[in-house]
Amino acid sequence: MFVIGELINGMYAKVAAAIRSKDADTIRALARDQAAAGANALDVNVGPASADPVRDMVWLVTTIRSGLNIPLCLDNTKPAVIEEGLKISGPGSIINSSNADPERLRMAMAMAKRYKASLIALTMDAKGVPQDRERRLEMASVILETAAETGFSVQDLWIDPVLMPIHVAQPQLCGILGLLSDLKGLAAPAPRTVVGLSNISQGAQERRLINRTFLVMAVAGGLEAAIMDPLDTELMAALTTAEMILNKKIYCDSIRKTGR
Ligand code: THG
Repeated sequence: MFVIGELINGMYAKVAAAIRSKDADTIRALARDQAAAGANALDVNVGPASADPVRDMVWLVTTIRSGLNIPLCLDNTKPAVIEEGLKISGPGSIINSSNADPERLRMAMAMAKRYKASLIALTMDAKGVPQDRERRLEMASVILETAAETGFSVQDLWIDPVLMPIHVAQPQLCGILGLLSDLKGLAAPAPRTVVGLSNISQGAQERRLINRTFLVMAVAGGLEAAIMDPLDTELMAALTTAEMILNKKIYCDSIRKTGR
């Protein structure tokens, strides 16, 4: 599992405050702690309240880079914000994200090639997230067709079926698990899949339990990456255990102690 740490996001009040006051230590600590806990990359999102997303993205990337060399997943809806981040984020960067609108995809794929980045493409369009598995699968096909047309390597592509909160969209969730396996049949090599894990438990009481239960089920269904909280030790332990049971990890003793 490719773990993308979710904690550097202006959605969190603490991060929004750190961005406002240019508190580099708080951001560097969040980066260091997530990397130490096993994150393979870090999501970087200026948050919904940013008055100047380009400036804030550049500051966040520069600040993280001043302490740590880890791939960054630049999370914004505006291509210009992502591009300014890509100019300084370095190798292994991930564009997060494009929707499945062919014109936006072509632009995002061209940008990914230019900066040797990979790209997360969402199975949604300007009208929003489709309710059903079939429509999402159709959008995944559009994503793969556009990649084929533009010569964009499927190996540099992540498809995100867009997890919705369980309390508004419970019937969709078994659809998502089925969709993960459908996606494997769409192309050879198969596109890799990614989800924003914490979306699923927004508005719920037992957030961590829901997150880790879904993650285990999704890993068994073939999920390759998740934007998630690597500091949630029970989540990371459940993940390692699932990978061990699926024979994806060789050393059983490498399971982290949960420490509580
Ligand atoms: N797909 C892709 N990128 C994404 C998402 C996705 N990026 C953003 C998001 N979804 C993934 N990251 C988060 C980060 C935090 C939360 C959910 C998803 C979260 N935050 C608390 C909340 O909203 O309740 C904030 C609580 C607080 O303020 O402390 O749940 O799906 N490609």
